[in-house]
Amino acid sequence: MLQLFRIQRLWRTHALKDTYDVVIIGAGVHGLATAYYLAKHGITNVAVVDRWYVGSGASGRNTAIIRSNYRTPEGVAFYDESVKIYEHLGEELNYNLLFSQQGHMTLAHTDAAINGLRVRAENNVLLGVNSRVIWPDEIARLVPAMDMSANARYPILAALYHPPGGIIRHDAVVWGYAAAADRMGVHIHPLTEVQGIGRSNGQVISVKTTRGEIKTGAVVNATAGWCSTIAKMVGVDLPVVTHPLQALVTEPLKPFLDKVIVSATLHVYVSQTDRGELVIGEEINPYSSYSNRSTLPFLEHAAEHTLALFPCLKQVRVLRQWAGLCDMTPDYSPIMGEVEGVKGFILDVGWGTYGFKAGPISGKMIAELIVTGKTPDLIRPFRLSRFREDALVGEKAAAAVSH
Ligand code: PYC
Repeated sequence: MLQLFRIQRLWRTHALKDTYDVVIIGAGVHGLATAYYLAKHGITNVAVVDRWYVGSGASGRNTAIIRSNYRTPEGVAFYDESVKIYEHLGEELNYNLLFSQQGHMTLAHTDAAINGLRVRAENNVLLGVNSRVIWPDEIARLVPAMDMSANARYPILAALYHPPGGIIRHDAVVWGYAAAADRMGVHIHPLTEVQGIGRSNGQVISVKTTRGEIKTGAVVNATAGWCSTIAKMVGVDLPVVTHPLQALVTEPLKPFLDKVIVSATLHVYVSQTDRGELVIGEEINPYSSYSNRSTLPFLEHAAEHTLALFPCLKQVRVLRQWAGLCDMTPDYSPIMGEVEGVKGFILDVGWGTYGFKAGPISGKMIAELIVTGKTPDLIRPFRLSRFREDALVGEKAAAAVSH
């Protein structure tokens, strides 16, 4: 009888083998997606190692916003492929991901902001992404609970409306990828911290962990927060500064908001989950830190900024708040691909505040790179050497809330 109620584990526990074809550092959405797509290519002798539990880093701490309304052609094309994968991922992984393509709205409170949104809308449309600038009448129809009055503290003048954007259940994405990778033979090793990476003649040959040494010819750095630490193990300095980002969740309310609302001026984004809770985030902390603790100033600012948009929420109680780590690059775009001079070491890092939405496509592209030995065109613009070559992919204007 007891057996009936026993919950089936989603992935198995394995002894650490002494050799794997590929070792992926970081059991978040990026690392697990990479493992899954490698396994789909037939490469299953793969270990995903993490110093803590599966999904314990940025994958479990973000606000689960999916969108592709970026600013640069490179960014729009890349993130759009991720949205397309997300649209069918639940079916593919046979896991309910609660993906709600409810639409995403970036507000403009100034004329300068409207101009910025127009550029994004034009670039989006040119690349086939559904985005357009809309005006107060339509905004009021789509989001009746938002304060659209002209005497609001920050009057809303326009918005970039992106219907395919939305929210997803982020833990479910992580668990879905982990379970599918496990079914295909990938070994997932939580509580396995990487302490060093061995090299010989410029080629990666091993990974030293707290549970033993692994021989391997390919290592993927798919960490957030600790990507510079891991890169330093092979002598690579990354142009990354780590900042915490904080978020909170409120008590559940009856459904009243079916759009993701972002205000870069107010540094706030608000969405309502299927359970009715509001998920609210702010900009990155203005100082670099590795702290995962949330703060009172964050709570004060998030409440103030949310109430500037939705005064009707003033009696709502906050259930919990948390922080995660964001690795910010100078151009607010990620770093993906091989590293000159360190064969077999592959980067999937620098994901700032935009990593979760990119997990599926970056996993797919990194797997393709490993299998073919060639950098896919879609991720070539995000190579590490772009900083030296002055070929930045400037996405700061579309990074939602980081200034
Ligand atoms: O890029 O969509 C985004 C985002 C939301 C919260 C932080 N970044």
